[in-house]
Amino acid sequence: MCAKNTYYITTPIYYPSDKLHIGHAYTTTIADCFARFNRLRGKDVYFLTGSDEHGQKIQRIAEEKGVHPKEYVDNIVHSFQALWQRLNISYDGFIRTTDEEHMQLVQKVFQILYDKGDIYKSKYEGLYCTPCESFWLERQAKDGKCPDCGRSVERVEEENYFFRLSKYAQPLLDYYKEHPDFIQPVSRLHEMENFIKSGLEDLCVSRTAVTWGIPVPFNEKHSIYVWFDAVVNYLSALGYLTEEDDLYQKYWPADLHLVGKEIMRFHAIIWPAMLLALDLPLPKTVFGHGWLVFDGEKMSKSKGNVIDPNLLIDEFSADAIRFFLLREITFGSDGNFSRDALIRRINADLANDLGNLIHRTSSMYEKYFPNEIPQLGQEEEPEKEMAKNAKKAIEEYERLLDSFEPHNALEALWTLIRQANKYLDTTAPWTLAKNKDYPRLARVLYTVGEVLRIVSVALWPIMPTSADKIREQLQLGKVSSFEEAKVWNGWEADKRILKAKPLFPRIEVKEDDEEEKEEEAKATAQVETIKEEQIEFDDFLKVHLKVATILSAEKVEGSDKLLRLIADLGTEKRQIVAGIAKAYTPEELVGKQVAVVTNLKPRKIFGLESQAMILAAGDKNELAVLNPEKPVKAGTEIG
Ligand code: ME8
Repeated sequence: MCAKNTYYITTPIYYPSDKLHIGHAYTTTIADCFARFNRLRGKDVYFLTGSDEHGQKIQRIAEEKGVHPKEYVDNIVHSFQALWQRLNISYDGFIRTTDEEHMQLVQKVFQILYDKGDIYKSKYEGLYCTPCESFWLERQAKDGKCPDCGRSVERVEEENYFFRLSKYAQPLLDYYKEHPDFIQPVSRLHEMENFIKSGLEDLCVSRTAVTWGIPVPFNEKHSIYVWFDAVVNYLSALGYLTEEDDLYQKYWPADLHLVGKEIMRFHAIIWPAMLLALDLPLPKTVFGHGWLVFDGEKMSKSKGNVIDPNLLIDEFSADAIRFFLLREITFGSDGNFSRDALIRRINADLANDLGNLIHRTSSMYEKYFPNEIPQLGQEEEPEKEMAKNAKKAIEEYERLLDSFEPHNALEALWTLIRQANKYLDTTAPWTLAKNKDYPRLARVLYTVGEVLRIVSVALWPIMPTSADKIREQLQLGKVSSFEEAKVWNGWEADKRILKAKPLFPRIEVKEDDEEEKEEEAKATAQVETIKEEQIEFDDFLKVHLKVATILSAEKVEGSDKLLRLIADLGTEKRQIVAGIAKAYTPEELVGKQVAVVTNLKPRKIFGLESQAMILAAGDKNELAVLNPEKPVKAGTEIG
């Protein structure tokens, strides 16, 4: 029998209650890496992600905003899709729980389990956490707080439908024993076993207080519990129980449900119990990864410590973020997200190790072989050593990705990159060039190119854009199979590494005190901005200010505020209509020097054209015109 060649991988479907943060991007990026890696290995991959749109949480937010929940989620779901595009997420399917086919399947599943006697009606009295959309018993929620997120729970008393979860306690424990790969990592398996052993109660699977949900097919007063609705997405996306169920036939059971550790219970207990009740095969693996934490705390909107992945992509590129998430955090454990760590990784691993290797070698090709590349010299010991290193690195890389250790897989690849840098140092191509040993020199440069070719294959699932760019420099087309990484001397001998802009520019890090000063300046500037809008010096220069000598002044007929003045501006005379009649008599003004704005567009006031504006301080009755402290030539610029 040939092994199954399909690979079905899923992410959680995220709540469109708000925009996604870097924690969501973490799960999806890792799923994308596994999807791409398996595609490269010739698997027929189906990669599913989506949005979980029903439930009390969304209902409340939409109510607060005064919009229909569907209108509210539509906008946010588009932002999900835009983010995945920017992050280069290669999903095959995007399921929305408001899709018609999905809602129909959820109702069918509910009906089947009801007909089977696995769903029954009873009274629910207990606690509910709206942010997590989860039910809790009194004994589970200590001090009225949700055991998962620590927020306050609410008391709920409703006539509801229940799923006979308790009936599946033993079958689940048996299943875990028989399928040691089912729950990973193993620490999560122990958590799930303990949870079941502490007493598995039947699960409330409908709500009467929630209207934004899929109606129970035989009792419209109830909406189906959002988690019952949500997990069914993994089947509805494949067309299960419809006429077009090719995807289901081909891909079910899933190979990997990738989820965060806080929703393990739903994926390793409730969902498998539902599948057992439906007599369907269970997914091969449910992997519960750890949390991205920020200063030791889980990121969440309510704590105000979330990081917007879009801003990080703007600043550092999608590939750098993807690399960091996969390389920095031990997959399965919690990991700290920090900007410093991100910059350190970019500078050390990407700019230094990988970027320099490419840059050094492409420069040497240009310098030593501007035209022809000579016949390569024979492989010697150092090249044989590099061949062994490459083989080992790729074997390790593949094994470690298969065992869900992307951080270690990348370390194996970077060991090879560092070895290649060292190889360049020890073979010293500059000395070979001095000694005019061109065949040997060509062999050395070729060997580095060969390592980079292999690296580009392995790197593609992690950093697809950068891998493609490296391949362009190597004059290669797109990678088509992981097997390409297992070949040695697969690069053509007459090719060279083309020079290009650095793939990973170094991020300049400011010294602490420099940074502090800058922050301080920013803060001061901000306070001033609050007081008044600031303009650029160039804006100030746009205003022409000059000293004018008033030659004549008279009242404007019909107005008790206005005076008509004739002012000398040196090279010209201008008529000015000024609202200063209450503060000055015409006689007082004649002969005075005043400051005027000369480049305002002329305005008609009381039928007279005013061709400049006098500057004055104070209010109407106590106006004081501004004049130079000592006489100056009429028309002198003020500045
Ligand atoms: O739970 N670190 O949706 P959700 C790592 N709709 N991963 C994180 C994270 C963090 N700080 N924050 C979120 C739901 N995640 C349900 C899922 S599935 C049938 C229904 C990731 O929007 C992680 O994968 O709250 C977590 O499980 C998921 O986002 C929760 O997303």
